[in-house]
Amino acid sequence: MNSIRFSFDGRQESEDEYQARKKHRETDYGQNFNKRALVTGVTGQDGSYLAELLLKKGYKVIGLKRRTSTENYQRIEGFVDNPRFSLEEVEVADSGSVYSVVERHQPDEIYNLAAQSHVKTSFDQPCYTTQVNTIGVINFLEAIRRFKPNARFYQASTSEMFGKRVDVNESMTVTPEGTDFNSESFQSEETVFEPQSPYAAAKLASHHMVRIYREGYGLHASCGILFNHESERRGEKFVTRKITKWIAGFKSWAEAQGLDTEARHFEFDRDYIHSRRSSYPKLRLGNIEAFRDWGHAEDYVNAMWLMLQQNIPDDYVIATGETHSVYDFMIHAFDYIDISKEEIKDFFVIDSEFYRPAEVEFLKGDPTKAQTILGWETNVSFEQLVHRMLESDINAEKTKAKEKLLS
Ligand code: NDP
Ligand code: GDR
Repeated sequence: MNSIRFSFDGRQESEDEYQARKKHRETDYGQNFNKRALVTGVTGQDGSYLAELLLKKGYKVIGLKRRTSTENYQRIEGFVDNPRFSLEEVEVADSGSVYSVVERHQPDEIYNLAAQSHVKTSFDQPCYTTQVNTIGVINFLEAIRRFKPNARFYQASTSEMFGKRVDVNESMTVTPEGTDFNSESFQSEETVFEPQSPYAAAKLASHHMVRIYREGYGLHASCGILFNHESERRGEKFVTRKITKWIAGFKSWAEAQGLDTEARHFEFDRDYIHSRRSSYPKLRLGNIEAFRDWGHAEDYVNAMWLMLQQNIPDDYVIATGETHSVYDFMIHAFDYIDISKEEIKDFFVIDSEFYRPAEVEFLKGDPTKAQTILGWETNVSFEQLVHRMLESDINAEKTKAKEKLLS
């Protein structure tokens, strides 16, 4: 027979109900049930994946977005109506706006992902980039110190802070296309920083500010030094998405001409690909010889959460340990639509507009610390990443084509 118990709110509950509640409390979801997290940049790539992860874990999530004249909810439409999710407007560069949101919500965890995140744009807008990427971070650190000193803070630092610097280790490998750099080069938490852009310099300033507040005021503040991570939700101006989106658009155009990409009824001039009926502009890129360590954003937001679950705050490199050139990314991506390595030269042009005044040529992270201390691992390989992005863009093109037919 079930005995009667009283739950935390004074309501009578049966033994079965009590056991179910106890079991639930012991799960990830139950343990986080009363936790409140602030996520800045929630309408961005990482913010949307992180909010999703935290909601799954039982958190109440307050997503912070900047004011825009039109709604940009594409990435958050899957959970914007979740009763444990709410959305607020905050300008991270405005201290009053930041202080108010921290004081009112008294969050347990704050994930600061908001940034002017485009490296090339930072050369054109260095002051704005610094306002958002440095002053914005200081605003949160000050808000925590004043209004919620035991809140845990995550700062989105970046591999761009390493700039030109690499270390050398014999145990890591580089892909066959990787010829320009020493195959043993890598970056870890110990590598010296030498930023190459206003974006990276601003991020490095906030990286140091986080450490200063951690050591000076005892804040639980950690930085994830994340290497490039992409996804189906990646912004369209970053090189990977620019490539996958172009390929999807081109495939759709070729099919609309009655050609499949294998039939190869194309002619080329410098800027266009011609079929018998119309033309398609070539893919325009800058430095395709740069190397990046690319992972999937879903894996990387998990690392952010793991960092804030540690008793001791610290900084961690989050990377796959594998590097590929932009050209190598193109080879894999074009292969998906049966265009071979030998043929891709006909489909793109190098355009000086996409070069940067200073470049980061080589990134390959050593994630050993994160793997050992956080137990973090990646689930999506480079090939899977390329294929997932392409599939998503190709499906989006198919939907667009169907809608066009119906309209
Ligand atoms: P996104 O550009 O996709 O997202 C950035 C978010 O910040 C967007 O939601 C943007 O709003 C918001 N934002 C920009 N300016 C402001 C502002 N002034 N006030 C409030 N919000 C603002 O970047 P990712 O998701 O890719 O990156 C997340 C963070 O991680 C960034 O800080 C980035 O610098 C850093 N990072 C990213 C890496 C990557 O490879 N993705 C690697 C290492 C670090 P809106 O949606 O309106 O544009
Ligand atoms: P990155 O990413 O600068 O590494 O910053 P991006 O995809 O913009 O560039 C990667 C490399 O590709 C080269 N490149 C081009 N880049 C763009 N955007 N467009 C082009 O046409 C093009 N052609 C060649 C670039 O020169 C570069 O070498 C990203 C951002 O998410 C940052 O916020 C984050 O901190 C770092 O990754 C880690």
